[in-house]
Amino acid sequence: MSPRNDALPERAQRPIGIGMVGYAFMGRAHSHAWHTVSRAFGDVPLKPRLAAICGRDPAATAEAAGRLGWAAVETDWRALIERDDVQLVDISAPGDLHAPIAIAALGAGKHVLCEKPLANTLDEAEAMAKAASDAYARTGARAMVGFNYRRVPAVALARKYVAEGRIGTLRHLRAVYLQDWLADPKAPMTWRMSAERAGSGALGDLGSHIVDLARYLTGEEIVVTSAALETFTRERPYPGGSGTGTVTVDDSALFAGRLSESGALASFEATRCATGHKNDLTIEINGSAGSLVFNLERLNELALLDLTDGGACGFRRVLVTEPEHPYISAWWPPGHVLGWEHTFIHQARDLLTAIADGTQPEPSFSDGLEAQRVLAAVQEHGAGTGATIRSA
Ligand code: SOE
Repeated sequence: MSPRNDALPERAQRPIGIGMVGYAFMGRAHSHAWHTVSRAFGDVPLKPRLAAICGRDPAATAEAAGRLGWAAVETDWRALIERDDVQLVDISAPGDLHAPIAIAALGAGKHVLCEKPLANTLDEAEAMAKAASDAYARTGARAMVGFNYRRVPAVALARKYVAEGRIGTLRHLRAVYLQDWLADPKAPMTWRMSAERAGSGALGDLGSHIVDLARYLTGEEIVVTSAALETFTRERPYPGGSGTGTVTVDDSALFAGRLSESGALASFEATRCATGHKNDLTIEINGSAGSLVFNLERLNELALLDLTDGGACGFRRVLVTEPEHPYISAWWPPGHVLGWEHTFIHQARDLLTAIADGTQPEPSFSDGLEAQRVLAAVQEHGAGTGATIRSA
């Protein structure tokens, strides 16, 4: 194993106390990132101290604290926010907790990292964006949304290529996020299938990622013109065989529109029922001078077609592992590939750097709000369809 690239400037690292709400899948990914970030990136000015983890079940939270390396346990998020050793609150909890925790934490002058989508409703997202700008003006507290796929080196490189005009005028954007864990009607009912707890289903959970990526890659807003939502399995068994619960969110979402500046056509598909697809996020942009394709299951690569570069002969595979590529200088020699967990480490690095430097981390809560506007438009266009696509 090669050590971190010594060309990175070292900075004195001051401690920052992290308090995290949630300890399931995302809690694990975030814990790993908080532990790793200051070791991987010598230029990060703040060194996370994993002060306290919070969950409602005391025994399960204590077990998670031990396993994931947190110093203390809280069972009430209000107590977590009040702790003097917590300066940054990481919200890795279900969607219905995002708004109350984020608004309270910002009100207490704490920095916030909130998992995506920002909120369950547009009203909540608006209140959160306002709380973030008020808190910044009052206390300097910073807030960021966890759209971690911005931090894939290949995605960041794709953004640079688009901004440089490498693929010319944008004409099409095509984005899909396909999973299959709800293809089986016997897959158990969880909070992710409840509108009250999660806001929406595949739309918010997966669709929000591709909406954010489209905004990030193009720098444009998305104007939704049509949408369809579907719930294939409306009743699911509770885990442990205690009856069934009613699914109140979409299994799948399909929507289309245009990009606000270029007028490029944009299509999006998010589903948990694409049998055989595990975590298949693909985004493709076609322009007048070339095309770019990114696929999460091959996250170290970018396919580039550059017509000014003899690209008419076909796509070129760019292996995004060179030290000059985004984030790579902290890691291994060329060709020594990165994985999904690195996106969370890069996210932590960017947030901590922004906090220390006094700059606005991105995606901000305003970015989260813009993504939420798109989700709300999709819900409006797709409402009650089940089968029919309505147009604007
Ligand atoms: C859902 O299965 C999920 O865990 C999302 O919630 C994450 O945001 C995505 O990165 C992976 O899939």
